[in-house]
Amino acid sequence: MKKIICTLSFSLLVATPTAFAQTAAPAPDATAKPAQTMTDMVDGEVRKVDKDARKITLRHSEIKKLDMPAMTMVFAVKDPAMLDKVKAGDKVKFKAEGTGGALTVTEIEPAK
Ligand SMILES: [Cu+2]
Repeated sequence: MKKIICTLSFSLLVATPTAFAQTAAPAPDATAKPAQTMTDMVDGEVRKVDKDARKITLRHSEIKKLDMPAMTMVFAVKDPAMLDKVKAGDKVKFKAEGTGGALTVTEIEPAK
């Protein structure tokens, strides 16, 4: 049953590319964009620091840039020295980059 639905919606997309592009193109909420990009820092709380593996477990709030809801997950870190600045239980602000399951923290600082 699922397979039939998938195939159907796929052929619909292929059959009507212009109609699809037209509905996806206009961005009426474009005025909201600057406020979002202004603050790339995400609120989080350190759950676990693993220096050997260069990884950190963070409970984070929504990451709009990456279209990710709030959750607890493991991130790689760009520089292992970043892990000296934080410890489990710390509230932090951080920046993350990447796609899918391979996210890397590029900046992290204790939240004030
Ligand atoms: Cu996440």
